[in-house]
Amino acid sequence: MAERTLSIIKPDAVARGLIGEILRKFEAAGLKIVAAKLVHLTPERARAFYAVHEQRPFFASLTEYMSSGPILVSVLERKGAIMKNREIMGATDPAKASPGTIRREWGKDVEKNAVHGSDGAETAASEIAFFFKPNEIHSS
Ligand code: IDP
Ligand code: MG
Repeated sequence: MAERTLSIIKPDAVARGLIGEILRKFEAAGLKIVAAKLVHLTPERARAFYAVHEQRPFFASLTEYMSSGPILVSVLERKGAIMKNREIMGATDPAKASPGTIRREWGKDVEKNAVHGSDGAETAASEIAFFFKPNEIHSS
């Protein structure tokens, strides 16, 4: 059965004109884009999205960055979508990401690493609901 995951193209990647390149990677990996929109998070919304990282030392910097400009949020669907997306994203730190992955190609550093992807079934469900109403998602 098809699974869904939430993807975010982060502010610096949107600003650098990489939306098309990154969406192309998703489609090439069989990840179908079933919802998408540009969103400019307020600092409060960014802090809510990353609440799980509240105690981490990079929380203030991360949420400031994520609210610094528009992001492209999308819902991706395929069998095993969550793990497939994490695979093509690459490791959190672009310097440690495998060649050919999105973060290796376009991530600037461990914070400005081009993309976010849900890390499990529960986070995928809650992250999708954070951005999209059910009638904004278009499965075939
Ligand atoms: P992930 O995005 O690969 O799942 P997480 O550990 O969940 O990685 O961290 C969430 C986000 O926080 C990362 O994508 C990155 O933008 C930022 N981040 C993670 N670790 C660091 C760090 O050590 N310094 C600065 N930012 C970080
Ligand atoms: Mg994570």
